[in-house]
Amino acid sequence: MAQGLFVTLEGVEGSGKTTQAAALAEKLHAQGRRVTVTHEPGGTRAGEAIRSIFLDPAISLDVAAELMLVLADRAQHVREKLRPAVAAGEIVISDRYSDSTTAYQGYGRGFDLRLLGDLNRLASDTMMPDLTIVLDLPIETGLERTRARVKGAIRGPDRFEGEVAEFHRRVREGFLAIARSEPDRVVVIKSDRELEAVGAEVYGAVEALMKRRCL
Ligand code: T5A
Repeated sequence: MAQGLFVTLEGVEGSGKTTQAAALAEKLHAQGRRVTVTHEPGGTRAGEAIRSIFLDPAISLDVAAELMLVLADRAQHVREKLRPAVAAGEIVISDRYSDSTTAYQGYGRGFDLRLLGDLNRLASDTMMPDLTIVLDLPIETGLERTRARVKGAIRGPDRFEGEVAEFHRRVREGFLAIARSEPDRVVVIKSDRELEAVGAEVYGAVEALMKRRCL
């Protein structure tokens, strides 16, 4: 059976990853392709349990415990869901993956990047995305979008949405630094634009990869 594809969407809060993952999946489905959309933290039963602790600002978490939780989530996600789906020939779209750990726990929290590289390789069983799309926008625009959503919901900001602006700036810089260091894997798309314009570029990046792989 043909090997599938592993695509990840990354970026700061409110950059549009969830919206674009759904739109991309819809386009690919319409072509008759088999697609799995998933997310981190979460995506498995264990992962959803981890997610509820990871994001809840009412649960006190040391930053080392925070890091271990998200790595445990990834270890389960890769082995239970991601690798089997790609091996079965599916196009797997993950809303966040290991670059989020580098950006949030590395650039944001200050963990050593080399150590994080080793931990990411252990957690992910060395499974890397074929393509990563970083949706980039000013942090104020993204946070404004998430605030508008929080206003209309019963929940308050989660652990990360409640972080100071300087933290989010470091995270954004982290994603851009990853993109600069791995230009063959990572594409940056500006996401402070109309949904459709962003969606067309996201699809274009995936289509180009599918052509290169003759899929
Ligand atoms: N985390 C995660 C770590 O610290 N380390 C890790 O290793 C991992 C994997 C996850 C949190 O965990 C942290 C990072 C995160 O803080 P989450 O709830 O999954 O938490 O949060 P996010 O992934 O940030 O998801 P968000 O929903 O906040 O942002 P999205 O998915 O980027 O944005 P989306 O698509 O939900 O859109 C947000 C709002 O903006 C609107 C949408 O309609 C929505 O209301 N929108 C637009 N509006 C105008 N123009 C556009 N182009 C728009 N695109 C979307």
